[in-house]
Amino acid sequence: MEVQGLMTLPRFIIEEEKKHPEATGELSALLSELALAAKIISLEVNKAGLVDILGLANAVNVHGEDVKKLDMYAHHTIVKAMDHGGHLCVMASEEEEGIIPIPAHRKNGKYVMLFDPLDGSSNIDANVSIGTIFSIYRRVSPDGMPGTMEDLLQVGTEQVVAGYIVYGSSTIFVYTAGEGVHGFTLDPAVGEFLLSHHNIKVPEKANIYSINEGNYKYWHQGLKDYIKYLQAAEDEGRKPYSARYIGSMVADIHRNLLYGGIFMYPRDKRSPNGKLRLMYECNPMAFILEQAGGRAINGKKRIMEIKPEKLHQRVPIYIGSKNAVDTVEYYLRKAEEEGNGEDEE
Ligand code: AHM
Ligand code: MG
Repeated sequence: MEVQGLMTLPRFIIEEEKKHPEATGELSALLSELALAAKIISLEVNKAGLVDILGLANAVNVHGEDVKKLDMYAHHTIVKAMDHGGHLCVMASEEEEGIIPIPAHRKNGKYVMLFDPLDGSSNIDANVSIGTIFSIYRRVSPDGMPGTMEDLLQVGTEQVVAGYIVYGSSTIFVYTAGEGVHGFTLDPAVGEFLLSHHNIKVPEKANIYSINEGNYKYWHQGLKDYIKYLQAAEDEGRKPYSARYIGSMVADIHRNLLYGGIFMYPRDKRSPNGKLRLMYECNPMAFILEQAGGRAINGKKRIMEIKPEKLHQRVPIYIGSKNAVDTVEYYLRKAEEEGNGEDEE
């Protein structure tokens, strides 16, 4: 689509849907509802330092981690914005252990949504970027009925739409519906997301690596070798990569998507499945990066081909520019062939 003039997110989605005569407009409506939730969360994030919303909510989430108040605010805002529209039949959130049904008196729609309401929440108190991540599938259970676990536990390749919202120096909504990746920046004065990044492609040449290097001593050999390779000195004929790690997956991946780089949350000797969740974090980000020309793997296979077993399942992830992911895959395989693989150690 050739973009002319001011393009708002709802107008863009409608224009995109027109390419598909069979489209019912439901997806547009669904994304507009989500954009509204994002605006409300953005407003709250921006005033987080001003109101008594910082600090712990005296609760732990299903992963045993502290839940900050703003996480819960974001969770409830999304549920409220999405459960009445008649487009979804079930939801799941990183902040809730079980499935989130659609209220009994409401219509059950044909889509399913999984989301991480506020990722990177340990950064909230420090004014550092945080984000929302979402993933939408078509239901597989019979129409009209409440959605089921089977609707939620679909393989990532079945995603219809995925995206994220970064609440940073500005608020940006990035999504893919399988036809490229597009970014919309919130104009706070107008209250609209305006197209700012059309058809994003991740640079092939990566210069940045993002990983929690504090875990070095728990890493397996292949990863240690790869990071050493990235830190090569100029006399080896290559420039070293820059290390950049915010600790907010959404912001780290967004930066690497724009500048070229690799983000990793590996498995290590303490955490055999890494930290990040397949359904809420890894699949949607993998869909975005693949659509932008990059790759996302768990070390051995494509993230989007992992068959999910449970809602809150964790997986290791290596995601970013294609060449960089190819190279880490090579180092992991090499270590395995040399008897230093992750399973051997
Ligand atoms: P959260 O969902 O509890 O916010 O945790 C996920 C976050 C990611 O955004 C980030 O990449 C990762 O945790 C950072 O973890 P660590 O502090 O172990 O490096
Ligand atoms: Mg998260």
